[in-house]
Amino acid sequence: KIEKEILNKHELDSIITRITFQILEKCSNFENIALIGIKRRGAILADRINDKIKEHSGKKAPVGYLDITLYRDDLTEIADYPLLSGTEIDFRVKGKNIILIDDVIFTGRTVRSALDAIIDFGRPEKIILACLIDRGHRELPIQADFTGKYVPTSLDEKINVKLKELDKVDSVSIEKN
Ligand code: 3GP
Ligand code: 5GP
Ligand code: MG
Repeated sequence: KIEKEILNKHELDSIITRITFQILEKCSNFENIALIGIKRRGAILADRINDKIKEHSGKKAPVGYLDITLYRDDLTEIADYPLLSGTEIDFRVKGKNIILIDDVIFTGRTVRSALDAIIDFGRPEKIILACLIDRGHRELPIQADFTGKYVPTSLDEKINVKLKELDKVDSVSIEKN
């Protein structure tokens, strides 16, 4: 088993800053912005982006979280239709510019079901997707608007995203079995 770091804590922080400014640039009306993070690490990234939004504009955006339950036997066997549960969205989705945030985008099925779940709450003005890592292998025509880093992987490789809120350290690595 070989593990190689691809982002250290400084690089990770710069990427989160960059994505924050890309979001602010794309959504010119700050009042319309709302963030939705896919648990767990996408939710942590959403909170970090919101902290940076506050540093820059003095205010936080509304933030919500989606909890995705995967029917999987192991880490690579993902269900055809990931199921969303435990969703916390307590702001009005209607008319908002929603920034959907996840740590890793792979097949795109998680994002597809997240879009369904969000639209069930109301009709947003638009939904923008930001992902920290794009590891390729899409099975649906879904792409992120803002990608932290594109990391082509083979199917036996895994991206380990570590965030200090959950994992004590900030780092992203690629693991090969
Ligand atoms: P997350 O809570 O940070 O999103 O899905 C549970 C965890 O397993 C996820 O953590 C994710 O990081 C990790 N994981 C690693 N490889 C895979 C994979 O191939 N598919 C899915 N769905 N999760 C994976
Ligand atoms: P998708 O539905 O796009 O196939 O997978 C996306 C979800 O699975 C993300 O929420 C992400 O957490 C997880 N995922 C898929 N592959 C990886 C990976 O290599 N590493 C990590 N950390 N998460 C992954
Ligand atoms: Mg995730």
